[in-house]
Amino acid sequence: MAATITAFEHSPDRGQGLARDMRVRWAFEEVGQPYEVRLVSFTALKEPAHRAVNPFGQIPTFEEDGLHLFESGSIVLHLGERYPGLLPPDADARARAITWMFAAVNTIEPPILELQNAVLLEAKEAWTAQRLPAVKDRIRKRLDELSAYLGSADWLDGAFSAADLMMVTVLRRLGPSGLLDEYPGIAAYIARGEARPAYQRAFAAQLAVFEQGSGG
Ligand SMILES: N[C@@H](CCC(=O)N[C@@H](CS)C(=O)NCC(=O)O)C(=O)O
Repeated sequence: MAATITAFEHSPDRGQGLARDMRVRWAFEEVGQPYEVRLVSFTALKEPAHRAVNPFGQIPTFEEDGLHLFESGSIVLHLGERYPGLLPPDADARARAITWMFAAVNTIEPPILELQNAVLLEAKEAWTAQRLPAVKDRIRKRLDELSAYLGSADWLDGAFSAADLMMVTVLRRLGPSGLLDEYPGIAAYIARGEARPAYQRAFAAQLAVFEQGSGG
């Protein structure tokens, strides 16, 4: 039986592919493996049955043959280790790719999440307007550093890998902020990821959930 992942029944991004199941869907498509999707409501996320798989009550999760995983990065790493197509066979190159996967979620994503929380959850707080410039500058610092590292390279470390999959999906969350307009090199890097057939299949699959749910 194919592995089963979880995704939002009603994604707040209205089909833009920003929810983290997109990372896992894309990984499945890159390695050419089938997967099933169990859609979960916001209520069900917080119920014991779901928390038994993810104690934090979030998507995505992964279940296959009794193995239960959560954390998008861990699931992508698991698929990369299990099937060819996401991690380089050379041990050193693989270690570097995993390093960049961590950089995506642990160095680049945190300031992006800070901005999202400020805009989506704290917009009405009196201090948000004062705080926003500093939050945006923390993102710019990381984007400056990432741009300098990437230079004119297509991908982070040689060929496309799970590192790029994670980095592109993290960076895409900046779309609504307009900050990517300041970084044409990073915007082009994201576009290269989005142009991959595996990305497009994954994007179409998550968009179909939104369109079915909205009667579209
Ligand atoms: N670090 C986790 C974050 C998971 C996460 O934040 N999931 C969001 C959707 S993208 C979620 O389930 N939000 C609903 C909630 O937290 O109640 C991962 O990468 O999987």
